[in-house]
Amino acid sequence: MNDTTQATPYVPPTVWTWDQASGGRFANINRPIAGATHDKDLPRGKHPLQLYSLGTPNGVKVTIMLEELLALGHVGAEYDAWLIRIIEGEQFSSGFVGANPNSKIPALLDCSSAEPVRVFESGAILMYLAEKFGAFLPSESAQRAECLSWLFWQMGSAPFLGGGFGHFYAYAPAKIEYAINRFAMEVKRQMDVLNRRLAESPYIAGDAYTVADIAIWPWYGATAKGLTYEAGEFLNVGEYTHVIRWADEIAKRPAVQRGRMVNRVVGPLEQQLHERHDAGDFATRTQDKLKPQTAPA
Ligand SMILES: N[C@@H](CCC(=O)N[C@@H](CS)C(=O)NCC(=O)O)C(=O)O
Repeated sequence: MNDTTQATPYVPPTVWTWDQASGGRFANINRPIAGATHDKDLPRGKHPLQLYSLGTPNGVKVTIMLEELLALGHVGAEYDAWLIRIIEGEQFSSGFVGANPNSKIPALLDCSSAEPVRVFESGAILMYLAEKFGAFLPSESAQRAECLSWLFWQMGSAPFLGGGFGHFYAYAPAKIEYAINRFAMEVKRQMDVLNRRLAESPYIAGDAYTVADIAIWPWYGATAKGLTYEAGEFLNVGEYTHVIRWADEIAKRPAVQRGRMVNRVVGPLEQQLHERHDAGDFATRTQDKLKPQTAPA
């Protein structure tokens, strides 16, 4: 293993080889090859849409979208949400790789027609659902272009926040000043992009709440509230006042509050709905309700 704390600088070999894990937080699941590690089919529920996910910012984008569609009355958006525990390598099952050859949550199967349609990449899933139900994506050309520009901005930008800043600030085995500086700079620039945009319009794409807000909020809304990587003070997020105003407003939406609970495995037990198969599950199947009752003393 290359020890980043070693006194002698690392000289890359001519050809990189995977000889040992990196030692970072996700070292046990990171591999330089794609494909399945084991045979296992995905479960199937009764609804038209089957979601295989986890309550991370990328996963939450899709559960918020589905809850928003249901709140608008689109009954065809009923879904089963199955939990994929990435830390246990469940994204490498043959069934999951069939739904997403890239082995990352979220993955969606639309079983509403004879041949199921697979959709992977959270941005593609949001766009697919927006087009299928005609919601949260403007139809007028200029507004649609603005909305899709921000949606794709998020897809290109979040890896700098999560894979870059978050990784080196919170997860890497050593604190590397160069890497943290580089990604902190970029994340602050991105936050400023959003802050300027939200100073001039109530929502990201303009006057209406769209898939752009749904994609950006779980990452950058959380960052503005100091909820990612315990880095609020380090990134001085209090200066992004317009992002904070927008983040607070979106957090109040009931569909957002429900979407955040689905496939969530951290935080207060009453906020964790590991699997969602019915609208009633929010009231009856959160982890606090499923916990074995202790006998009264
Ligand atoms: N660009 C992808 C990123 C998805 C992604 O990074 N998912 C992470 C969790 S947030 C994952 O499944 N990681 C598992 C792994 O890397 O093995 C998307 O937006 O859908």
